[in-house]
Amino acid sequence: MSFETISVVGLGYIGLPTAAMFASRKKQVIGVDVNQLAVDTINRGAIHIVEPDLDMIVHAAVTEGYLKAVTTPEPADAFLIAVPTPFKSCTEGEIPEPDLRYIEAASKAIALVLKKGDLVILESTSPVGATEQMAEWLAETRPDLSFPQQSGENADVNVAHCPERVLPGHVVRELVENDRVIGGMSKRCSERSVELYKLFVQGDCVITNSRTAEMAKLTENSCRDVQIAFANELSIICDKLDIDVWELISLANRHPRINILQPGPGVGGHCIAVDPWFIVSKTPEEALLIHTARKVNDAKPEWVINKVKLAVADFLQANPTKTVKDLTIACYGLAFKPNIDDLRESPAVDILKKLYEIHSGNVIAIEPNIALLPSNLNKYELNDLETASIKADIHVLLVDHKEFRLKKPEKGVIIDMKGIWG
Ligand code: SAJ
Repeated sequence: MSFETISVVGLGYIGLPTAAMFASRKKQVIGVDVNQLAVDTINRGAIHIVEPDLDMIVHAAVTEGYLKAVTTPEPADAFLIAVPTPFKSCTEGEIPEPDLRYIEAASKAIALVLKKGDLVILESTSPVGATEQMAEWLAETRPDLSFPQQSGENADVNVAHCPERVLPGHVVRELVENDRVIGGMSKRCSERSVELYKLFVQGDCVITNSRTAEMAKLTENSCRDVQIAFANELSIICDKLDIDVWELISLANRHPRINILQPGPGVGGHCIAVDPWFIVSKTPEEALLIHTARKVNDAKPEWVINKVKLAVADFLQANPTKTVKDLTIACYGLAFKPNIDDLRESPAVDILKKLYEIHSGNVIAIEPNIALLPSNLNKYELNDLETASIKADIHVLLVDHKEFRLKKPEKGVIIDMKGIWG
């Protein structure tokens, strides 16, 4: 059976570009999202996120009639679920547990419109076993259809896990070029998933089972987290030993088998700071290194705040006529990484909030990728680069956005967490 109509549930940073890719291959695509504002924006041919080149593709797909967005699922031949998988809230020191409530809601909603021959793919990053759990939710809602856990190769509905692996900021290119891990609950589920992705994926589609596919995704992000933790730990060691960590890393990386990543103010985003916990929470006794890396990276923002506190003390000592009230701290960059507008799990935002509390509001932010801060952050003052570099006494560089590379503040104390201002 070919895929004429494809539905993507969750029109965020992964779901919307994926939907747009299928639409660009002239398939009828129905995007589903609970966010009415996102749905309305997409139906106008615009986008509600920042991702290079995506606006053009969505605009073309909507105006040519291949992509529409709705809030309630409609029948389709294939469904891709790309909803968030956060973790449940927990107290400090506790291991966070994954929260599958959005996958549960999405799978129960699409179950109502499933028919024999459909394919359901979970794309959301998930703990091992989540795809089997999703298939259970589908089966509970639709006892009239058979699923792979009951009927294997002969199931009415095929189910697979195909984790997304694209890098925010390069999504359009990576969606097409990256290899895909395809974890079907049966051989047939995998083969049909490959057929679907091959509509636009030029990379290899490599088949495995759903549990290995889930673990592959978690492994990739945990590997990166561990490597960043190494860089962050090095930066703290170097600071104590009065060594320039950026120079050190560039020297060490001249070794043919060494490739150390870059330190920063901590690890942000909805993936690398989250996914390793999905392994730690399942296997806490075994995942010692992965757990420690999480703790090292999570502790980095506090270290940055302490650096700022020391700089404030030094500044006041050097300027005895001034008090804390006369001093302005500028935080450069709020996004979780360079050249995007994504504030999710951003260590820079945590640092801004803490500094604002400590310095009773004499803290300003510069974020060239955002015109207006979201409502939960609207008490913070957003300044342009020019104003901040004149106004602030302490400049804290948190994100290496391209705009900051072009302009280093001429006066004041510099605390550079990304090594671009020298
Ligand atoms: N970071 C550093 N130092 C570095 C590299 C990154 O501190 O040398 C920080 C960034 O500033 C950011 C965080 O790590 O705060 C994560 O950034 P990232 O660029 O490493 O990764 P993400 O979260 O944008 O995307 C990752 C990617 N995974 C891997 O590279 C293994 C991407 O391919 C995944 O698709 C994505 O997670 C995801 O959705 O899971």
